[in-house]
Amino acid sequence: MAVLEILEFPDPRLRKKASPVERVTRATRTLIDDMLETMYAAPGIGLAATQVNIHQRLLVMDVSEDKTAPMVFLNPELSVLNPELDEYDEGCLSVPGFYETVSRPQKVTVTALGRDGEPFTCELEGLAAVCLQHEIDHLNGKLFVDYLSPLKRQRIRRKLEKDQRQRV
Ligand code: QAP
Ligand code: CO
Repeated sequence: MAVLEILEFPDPRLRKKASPVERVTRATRTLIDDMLETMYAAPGIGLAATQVNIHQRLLVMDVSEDKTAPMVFLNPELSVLNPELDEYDEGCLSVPGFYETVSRPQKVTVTALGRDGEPFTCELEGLAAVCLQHEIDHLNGKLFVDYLSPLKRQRIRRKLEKDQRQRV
């Protein structure tokens, strides 16, 4: 297993739209394991393949208290069950150090393939619903900062660009 490098805003590769996973192979499962390891090491509660520069529709998350409930979604398809919006303070491993309030539908259903390529459907609400929608956005090249005002987004971009310059 390996900890992968996470792309950071405003890296243009975070804007690519991911393609469906065609076949679930050993390479897919290695990628899933590496993404889980990367997410737990961060530590984070969700990670989309886009964030590690793999442009396939695959995401992992674990919103459990004790971090023992990894969830894997390949080719996730979302439908909104309760369109009432809920606010949540979101962060992102690709936007380190920033948390901002975002509104999203409260309750969703997702159909996806699991780690073994088996289709499943589940209903999510609360933090799990927020996290899933945030991660699916990544697969479409969208970031939580896109929901903020242009001014806030620009402040975040400038600060991260400065941090990134100082790191090299
Ligand atoms: C998405 O984000 C999420 O800024 C997952 O310095 C987050 O795991 C969905 C993290 C919150 C809903 C609510 C962020 C770690 C982790 C940081 C994450 C940081 C270190 C973010
Ligand atoms: Co994110």
